[in-house]
Amino acid sequence: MPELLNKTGPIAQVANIIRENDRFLVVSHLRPDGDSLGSQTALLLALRALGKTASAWAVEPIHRKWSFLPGVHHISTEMPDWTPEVTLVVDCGAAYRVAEGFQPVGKVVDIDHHLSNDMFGDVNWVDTEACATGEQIYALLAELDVPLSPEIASCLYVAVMTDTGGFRFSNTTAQAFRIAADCVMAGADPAEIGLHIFETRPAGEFLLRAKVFGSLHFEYDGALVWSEIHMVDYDAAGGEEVEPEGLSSEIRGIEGVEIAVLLHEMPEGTLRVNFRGKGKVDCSRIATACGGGGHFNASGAVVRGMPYEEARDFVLGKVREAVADWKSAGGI
Ligand SMILES: [Mn+2]
Repeated sequence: MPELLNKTGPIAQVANIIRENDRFLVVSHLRPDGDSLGSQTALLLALRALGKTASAWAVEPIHRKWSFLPGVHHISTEMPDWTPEVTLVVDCGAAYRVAEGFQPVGKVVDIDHHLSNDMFGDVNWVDTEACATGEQIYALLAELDVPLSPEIASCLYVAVMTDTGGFRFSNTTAQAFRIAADCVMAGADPAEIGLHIFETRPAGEFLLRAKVFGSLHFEYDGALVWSEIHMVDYDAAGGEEVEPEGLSSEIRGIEGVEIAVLLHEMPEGTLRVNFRGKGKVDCSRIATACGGGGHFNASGAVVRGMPYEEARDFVLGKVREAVADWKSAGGI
């Protein structure tokens, strides 16, 4: 069986905390994606299967496009009226990723796979080799002897499938396929899930896509591509939540591109940016220089407190520095 199941250390510690406590709050990051939601709901359902008192919280209502995900309707924007003994934070590199000013209650358990994790928890289980946080939850449930119900299996399948870009990205390990196979055996339906994720998109997604594709900027002979979405574009498309997952990965797919940068204008002088690479330029380093974090090939940052254009130039400056470094080191 997978070597993961033999791991000691943080996984055993997290399993013990779950065994020894009764009241849990499960949270994940802002602008949730398939891995954060799949991990959060799988863990919530598993805790309830263990007979624990468990709630899941998010700062904003989850977009209806995720309503097919089992357990997602249990994620509330209201905090429970009881005090958690343990807050489980999944798929977050830092506590502020949960929500601005978020203060976890009780013992804080950080379960994550981001390279840039700042170890904000009382217990930190950070496995940068995990393809998704869902992979860690899968291992944790095995450790706790929680069987994969069809619902939990569907959540974990979504987590692994989306974070590997549909089993295409560089984090697509053999273990990703083992987990997916187990989830399908346990009742996850890849065709049904695929239908919801890839074939049922809000129309506004296409307006944003058209906007991004219509304003691509190429630099360094096409090694760098960047584009941006302004607030007026979100207004026309029906809101920020309709932005398709993977839009920045999609422009990375342009032939010759080594790094793709997608900038988003947010309310109140805030800029959000995604970086996507192809194994040559370190996106994690650029994101960190911009106050964010992430993985080598996928990272992001939020820049606050300056006008959008100024923030954009600051971010692009950091990107150009990194591309120039890579080029001068003989990158081709
Ligand atoms: Mn993830």
